[in-house]
Amino acid sequence: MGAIMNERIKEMLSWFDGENPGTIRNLYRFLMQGRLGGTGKMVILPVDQGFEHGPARSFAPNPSGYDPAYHVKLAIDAGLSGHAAPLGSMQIIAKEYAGQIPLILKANSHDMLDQSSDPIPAVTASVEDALRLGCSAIGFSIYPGSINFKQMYEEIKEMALEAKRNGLVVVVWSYPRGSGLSKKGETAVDVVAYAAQIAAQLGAHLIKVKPPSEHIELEEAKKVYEKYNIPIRTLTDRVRHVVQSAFDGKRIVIFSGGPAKGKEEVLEEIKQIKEGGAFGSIVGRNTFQRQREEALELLDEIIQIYKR
Ligand code: FBP
Repeated sequence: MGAIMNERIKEMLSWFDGENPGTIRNLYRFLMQGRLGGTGKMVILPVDQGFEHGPARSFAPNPSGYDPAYHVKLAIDAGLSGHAAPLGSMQIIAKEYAGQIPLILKANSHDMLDQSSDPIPAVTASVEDALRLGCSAIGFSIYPGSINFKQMYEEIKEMALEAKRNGLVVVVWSYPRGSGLSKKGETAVDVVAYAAQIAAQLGAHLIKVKPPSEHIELEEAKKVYEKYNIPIRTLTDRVRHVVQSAFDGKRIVIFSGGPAKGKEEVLEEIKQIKEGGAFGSIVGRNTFQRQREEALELLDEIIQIYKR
């Protein structure tokens, strides 16, 4: 792979020197895939919302999405960097689309039938499943701020070790929630930055967080943000701070899309995220809830933003 590897990709892979060659090879796949291949940026299509939010809430706006094959095809046709899905969907698509796009097997899941304030996702797939299905990565959600954080951190410790032993990439969805935080606090800039740091310390290669708001949740943190005048006024400032919080930009931090919104709003948000030094976006509902042609156009514009 040396001959065609550019300096930026070489630099990014050097951040993971401690990993085995299989993991590096799989990271390289994400970095070289699709229309952003070789740029050091990535756009991923995650489709676990059927499980996480429920089928109608996820797919009624565009019923083609009830079929898992619809999504992987959308990701391939749009020239994306990867596609994430839970086990059941992966089993449907893995054979037909083998080798066409790097796949992330979502290895734990939570559903909305559990309304508790401190949810714990169940481990719903294994490293063995990921290997058998030809996936490049496992994906795992943690909920910092939950009273159950210990269980999730210990689970990812075990699974990440096994994934790395087997040459897979580890992607952590670091989503603060639970009784330790206010609702506003889930996306507070100090909390999102903290969540990125925790995921990095847990050994994630790719870290997925939500775009941070200007709110600061923790009193002790607030004093420090004020004392050192950490810029957090614009989304760009806040993204820069979150990326810095994950080993000074030496972990691949990507930002999620959130509930469906207008095209201009999505694009404006992504411009600011890119400006802040994000490595990319992982956008689900804002793409697959649109009709296919519209989704392809939006993804094309998102890719162009990251290419600039
Ligand atoms: P979206 O772009 O649809 O927000 O997808 C990103 C994602 O991380 C999904 O993988 C996950 O199902 C969802 O967000 C979780 O969203 P929430 O935390 O709002 O339940």
